[in-house]
Amino acid sequence: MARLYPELVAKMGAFVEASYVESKDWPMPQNQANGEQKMKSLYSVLIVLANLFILPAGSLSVESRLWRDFVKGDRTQLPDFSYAGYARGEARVPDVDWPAYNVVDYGADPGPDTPGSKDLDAIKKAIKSVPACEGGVIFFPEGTYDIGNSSSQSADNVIHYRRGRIVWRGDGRDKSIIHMKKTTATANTYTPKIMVSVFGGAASDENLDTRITDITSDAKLNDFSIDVKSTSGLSVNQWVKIYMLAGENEFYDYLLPYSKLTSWTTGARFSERHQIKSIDGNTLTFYEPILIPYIRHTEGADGTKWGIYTFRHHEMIGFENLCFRGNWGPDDPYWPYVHHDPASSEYDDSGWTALSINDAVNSWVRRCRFTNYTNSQFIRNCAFFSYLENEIDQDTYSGDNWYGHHGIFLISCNYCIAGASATTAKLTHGPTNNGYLQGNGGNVIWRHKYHPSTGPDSHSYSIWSTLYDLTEGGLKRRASTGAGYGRPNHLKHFVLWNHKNTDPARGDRLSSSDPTSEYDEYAFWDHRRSFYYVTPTVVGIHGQPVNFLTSGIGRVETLEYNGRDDIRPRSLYEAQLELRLGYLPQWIRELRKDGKL
Ligand SMILES: [Ca+2]
Repeated sequence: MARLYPELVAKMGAFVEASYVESKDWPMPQNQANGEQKMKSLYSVLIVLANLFILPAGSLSVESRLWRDFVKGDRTQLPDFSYAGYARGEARVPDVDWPAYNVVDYGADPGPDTPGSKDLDAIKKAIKSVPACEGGVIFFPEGTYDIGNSSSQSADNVIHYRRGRIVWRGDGRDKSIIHMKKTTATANTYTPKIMVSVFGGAASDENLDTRITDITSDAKLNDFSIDVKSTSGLSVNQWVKIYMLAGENEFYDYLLPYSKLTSWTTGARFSERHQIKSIDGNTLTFYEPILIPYIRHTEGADGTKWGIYTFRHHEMIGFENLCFRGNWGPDDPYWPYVHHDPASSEYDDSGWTALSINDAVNSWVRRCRFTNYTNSQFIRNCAFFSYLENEIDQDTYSGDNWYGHHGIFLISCNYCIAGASATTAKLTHGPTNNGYLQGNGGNVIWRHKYHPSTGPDSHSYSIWSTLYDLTEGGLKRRASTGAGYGRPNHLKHFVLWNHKNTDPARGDRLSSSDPTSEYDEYAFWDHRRSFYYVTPTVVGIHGQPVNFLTSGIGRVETLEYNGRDDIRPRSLYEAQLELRLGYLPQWIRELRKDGKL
């Protein structure tokens, strides 16, 4: 546009530039993009001219300064979140055409209330029938598959396997129901008893990855390359982890401008999964940028200095078009739900958990429903995972009590996207990022609606570079927790982008006698609430008003356009993806076309 209309650009400056970016947001087929772009650019100029004469200045939408800087090449302020999701967001989750293993053919009864382990055994048999190294679709025709008939804690009563290239597919989330009538969890057992678990590792569940080599150069946000001591054991296209586990007193500068509390004993821990694109001498270049705020290779305790580790994983683990139905609610002996209820220990928190997916790359949960769970699913140690078009709800309770613990739940993940989804159940935590054991960073919560009485949950133990993008829900700080020793809640680059605050109460008081309504002074570093975020970025927040601090303790690093709902780009993830690829990927255009965005 600047080439076509230099005189207009000179006169109208940012308004024209803003319209240009907006025109790029319009979905259009790739092959028409160039031709249509010129027409739409011209159209944008006319619209801007019309707006200048007809509308008051305040009604013109504006472009984020941070975004303008990013487009100009500044990579210091915003992580490039566009790599999140299946195939780095570049391709739609595939409708795999692998051989189907219909569970009914293996003995399952699609009728309701099938007794015993008939349905459970059939599913296990179908999974076992998929040859190793081949892909298989475990197909659930319309019906109800009763896999939770026993409360006995025997491993026989749950489904647990270690392999990729298995996709569970139903006829639709209103038609194919995976029914968990009972839970194998009991009070006073910390370990959740999960109905269906998929692991990538071969032996144990956790932390079996081993060190390959040391990192020998520094890196900063959005760098693609890093030097290593030796490239022996490394190859192009290999998946690895950048890893560092600091001693408990080593937080270095990650907390600046703040400092550590003595009660925080976990220390910083970073695990970021990458795929090697090229190896040149001792330099590794990855397909995706490093989103750890910075790497200073000399730091870290002996034996835990920054290194490259193996990443044991599986690919193509999918769950789609299914309803996972639990039975949590007033009929349960431990009802009502109480967060960390001392009377039942962890039962209230995770006693009803449908699904756990671990160590997966390029995998997904989509078009599923999780009904009547305290904790619908774990997504743990995963990367490039898409959790899309899902619903988390309940139909066993109509009152206003809290219902459960977690909905969207990413643990120690990188480059995952969870969104185009809704959580209507009233859960303690809003969409969760949790750094437990390995740290968590580079993830995106996108276009997700959740309950006004909760808030984004950055659940401590080292979390960095997180985007909440076009999300809608409350901002209660009590929703963001984790163990006290694992604080802070979030390190650098927590980005809240065009979030709509739907909490009408304004208050999240410490107690009934606390005179301070939370949103009258929303500090992101607040000892009274044990709430610690290192200088986040907030752009275009709207809905119920929020007064963020912009100086002093608890300040926002950058606050743009508080109270406006027309800041462009609307979605940072989509804009970054379009900027990188030169077009908006088909899968997002399809969601728009279907009216789902
Ligand atoms: Ca059945």
